[in-house]
Amino acid sequence: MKIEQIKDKLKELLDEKRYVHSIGTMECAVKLAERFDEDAQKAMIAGLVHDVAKCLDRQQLLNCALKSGIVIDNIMRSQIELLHGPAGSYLARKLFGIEDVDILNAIAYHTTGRENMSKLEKIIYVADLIEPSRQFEHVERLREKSFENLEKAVVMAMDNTLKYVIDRGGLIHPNTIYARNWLILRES
Ligand code: DGI
Ligand code: FE
Ligand code: FE
Ligand code: FE
Repeated sequence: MKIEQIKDKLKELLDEKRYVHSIGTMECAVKLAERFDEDAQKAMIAGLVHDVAKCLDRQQLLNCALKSGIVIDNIMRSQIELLHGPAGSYLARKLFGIEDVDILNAIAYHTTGRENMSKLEKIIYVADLIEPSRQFEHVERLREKSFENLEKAVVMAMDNTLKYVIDRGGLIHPNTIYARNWLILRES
């Protein structure tokens, strides 16, 4: 499917704010891909589509996530926010015909990250958090770090998300812990 057709469909599936966020994530992902020698076309599609499942209700989220081929554990079931990545990878394939496994994984794991995440997965993880409509305390520092050192930026972003989730008493998904430990061990 052409990018313009995907955009039209996303406008139907998402609310205005989420659509604007998706375009912002797409643009950031392309810039990061150019900076770090990743395929800009893949980054464009993954960034645009990453939140395709964001506006589904709980039952739709669970149905789509279960069909994604990704193992849905109890933490994901109890923190439904965590289902929109896996559900999104299923919808990306079904609605838009996306078959590229790296793009599908970047969508599936954009909320938690995971150990051994690919360059594209890191780019989408970071682009999601630094796109222009995002506002949180250290976002400007994260924006700068992203173009300096992608892996350090992923760790910074994870630290930020972990603090956010802990402050709200949420469950931490182990994928984020594995990803963060893996990235920090690689640095040293
Ligand atoms: O979909 P977005 O809002 O663009 O961003 P996202 O997919 O990165 O994250 C959505 C939410 O998921 C965000 O409010 C933080 C939350 N989240 C991320 N990791 C975890 C988490 N929530 C829980 N409970 N556990 C996590 O490990
Ligand atoms: Fe998301
Ligand atoms: Fe994210
Ligand atoms: Fe997002």
